[in-house]
Amino acid sequence: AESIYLKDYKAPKFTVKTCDLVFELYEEHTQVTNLMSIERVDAGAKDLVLDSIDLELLEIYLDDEKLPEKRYVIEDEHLRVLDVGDAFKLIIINKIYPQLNSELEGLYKSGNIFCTQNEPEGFRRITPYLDRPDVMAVFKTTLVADKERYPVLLSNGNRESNFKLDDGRHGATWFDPHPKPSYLFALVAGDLGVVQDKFVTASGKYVRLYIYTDRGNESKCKHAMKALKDAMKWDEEVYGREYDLELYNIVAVDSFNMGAMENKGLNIFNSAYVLADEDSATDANFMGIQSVIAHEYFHNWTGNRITCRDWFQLTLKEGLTVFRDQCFSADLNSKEVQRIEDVDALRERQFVEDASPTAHPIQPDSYMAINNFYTATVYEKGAEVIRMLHTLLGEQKYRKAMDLYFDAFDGQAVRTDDFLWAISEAGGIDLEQFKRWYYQSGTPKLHVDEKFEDGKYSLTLTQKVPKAVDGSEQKPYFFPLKMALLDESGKEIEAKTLIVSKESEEFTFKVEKKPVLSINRDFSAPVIVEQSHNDYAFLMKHDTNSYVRYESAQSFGLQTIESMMRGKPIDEEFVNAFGHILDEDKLDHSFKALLMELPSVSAIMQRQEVVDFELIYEAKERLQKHLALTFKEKLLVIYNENHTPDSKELDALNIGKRAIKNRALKLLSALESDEVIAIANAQYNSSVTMTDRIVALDVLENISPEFSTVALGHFYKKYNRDTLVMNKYFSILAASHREGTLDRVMALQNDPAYNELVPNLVRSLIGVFARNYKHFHAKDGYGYKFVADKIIDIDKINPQMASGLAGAFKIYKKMNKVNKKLIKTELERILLEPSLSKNVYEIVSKVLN
Ligand code: B3K
Ligand code: ZN
Repeated sequence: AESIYLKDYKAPKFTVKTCDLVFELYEEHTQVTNLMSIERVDAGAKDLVLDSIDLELLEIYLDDEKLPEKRYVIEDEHLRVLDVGDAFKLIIINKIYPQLNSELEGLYKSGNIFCTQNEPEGFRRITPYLDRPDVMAVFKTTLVADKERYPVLLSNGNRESNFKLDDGRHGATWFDPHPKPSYLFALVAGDLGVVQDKFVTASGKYVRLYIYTDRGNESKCKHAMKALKDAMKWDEEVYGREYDLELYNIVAVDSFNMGAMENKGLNIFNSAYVLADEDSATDANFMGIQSVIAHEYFHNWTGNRITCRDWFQLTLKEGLTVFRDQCFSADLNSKEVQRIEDVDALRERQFVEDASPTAHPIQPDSYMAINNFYTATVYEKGAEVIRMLHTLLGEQKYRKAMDLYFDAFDGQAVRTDDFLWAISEAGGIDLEQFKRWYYQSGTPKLHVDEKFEDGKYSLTLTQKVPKAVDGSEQKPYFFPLKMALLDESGKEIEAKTLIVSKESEEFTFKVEKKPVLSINRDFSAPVIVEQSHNDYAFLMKHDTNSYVRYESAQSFGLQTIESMMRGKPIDEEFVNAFGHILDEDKLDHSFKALLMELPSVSAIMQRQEVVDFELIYEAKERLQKHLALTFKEKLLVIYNENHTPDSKELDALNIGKRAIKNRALKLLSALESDEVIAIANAQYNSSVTMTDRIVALDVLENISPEFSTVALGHFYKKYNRDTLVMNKYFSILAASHREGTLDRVMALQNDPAYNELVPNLVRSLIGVFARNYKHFHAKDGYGYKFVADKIIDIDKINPQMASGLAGAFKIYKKMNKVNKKLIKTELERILLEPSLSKNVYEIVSKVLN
């Protein structure tokens, strides 16, 4: 496979002004008629080269004349039309086979629904086109299909007309007045149920809102609809951005490679991010829906109105839109909990990526398969970079800068540099050094040294910037560092945002007594803080910054587990601090539940030079058991006070109660006692929410084979027709720490509810297993072998899914000798596959390197 480089970018030689499409949808194939008006942009260009993959060409007309075969060449992934004029009309008629499309890119079928996924390069699998984001055209789309099977026909923009044909077929024409790149094109045809609502914009425009789903699921769309209206309002209030079409359509489909897609006026969603009710969805599912609905809506301005010049600029729209959806969720729910969860998610996935040979800057400079670059780095680290800009400018200037960005670039395909120009211009700030965040990779460490002498407190900050993947040196970053100095009661003596820009620098403060340092408050910069001295026990009790409180609890937990791993006894100071948290009853429940969380296995693993999972989980389990024993009574009180099995309200109080009592239950489960089994069993049987049931099942599965068989059997019987719930069922079994998990996972592939063609199911069975550190990394090597086999199988069906699974091997380089050797064998075996996709090849070859 070949790499594509940002430095080789060339402006398009031709552009498409308008694109009129007619889709004739049949059961065996679809015929596409594509009429484009095209103009030459580069006077030196002679041939028109269109992107085209797996298309069966039928006819081509140039300015209404049928084009003879000698006037065009069909190349590997292109259609070359020889010697064209300055402005012309081109009609291409071609055939595709959506029913056979298991890659889920381009036009495909999800169950009985025709749908599309074109970002980044799916459109070239529908019809020959200049399939790149800097070519923007006005689209008109006509769909024709059997009326009974496909009563609903949708595309981008506004509906222009409907028509009936003889032989039971009908059609609809849609027109989208906003010029857009082909990746935002979408169509849907199916027999769908619909939920309707409306929104009146700030300037009084009336927008009709529709959510389409498989019939029977209409009642599960309420939460998504509410989230959509909340997002529309929020974007008006916070960014001054209104919606710009007469209607907004969302369609939920079961087979989808990722979460959702922001196609102009016609978002297509993985049904997991639309459908929910209390009986079938967890609190986390409800939150996920709110954030993804908002994310796709926010793309209308940051992504669609202003799009990317090329795919290297992906973070222009993704980092910014993730930042926007994080702020939205923080405003609607709890700011402190949202921030902690976002940081946690970043560290669990992005930090691991950044420490691996697949590390890349948020703006990569090369790729083999662009689909491999929809990463935690481009998205979540990208959002952190925008957040730093927001911190540097402050709310008001940031808003001015965003206004300038929208004013200057609306309707254009631009670069991250253009965005930074607007920030720098309106923010009055020089961003030359800051830009390193865009083209350097890896997570910088910030070493902190403190000194207190004669009323002077000095802080020496040293940046340790890792080398790039190719071994080249990288330079120090520019970032805002929020900090405070606290007195012995936890009161802030001084709170500041330092600007850090040098490799090493000193900051001094005048104070009377030696203060306690609270650093990187709110996680103001995505760095790893290393302190030669720390006050974790104090900070986890007293810090006024909720993020640093949480972070100190985590760091103290890490330190405790690590010393246990070195053979030391359990640090009773940590145990005391933990007890202190349990006793605090003024804390918000959700926040307290986070404070009660021990560091994840992945967090511990990231700090090891050489990773050995067995040592980690042995120590962690031992600590957990010790805490459960020590605080059994307190934990039971917390459980009982907050366990209200009949309530299913989704307000902060009830979500918080569920969070904290389930945290208590999980901790208690380390006791593996009959008492805890009975509690979990009763919770499974009596609770009315999926949140409670899932936690109970998970606890039973891990400590009581006997009870879990009964409960899971009951669960299966009740929900086996609901595929979204079955995802949870497969996940619990695949994540199980019990013996025999691999055998059960293998067998579950034959379960009638499982289907290898549906990405959600593959992710919940195979994907979850590949993150089960106990069984995936088992020293007999069978876990690795199984996942490698699946990567090879699934690559033939859906390369994007396969390369996603291959991500589980990203920690290869850091593994201990034994595991490393086992992984190596499997990865080399994958590389020997004759028709391996470039998606899997890119990940596996980089990991091995
Ligand atoms: N823009 C899409 C992601 C497309 C991924 C293609 N493999 C969804 C989103 O980020 O909102
Ligand atoms: Zn996005």
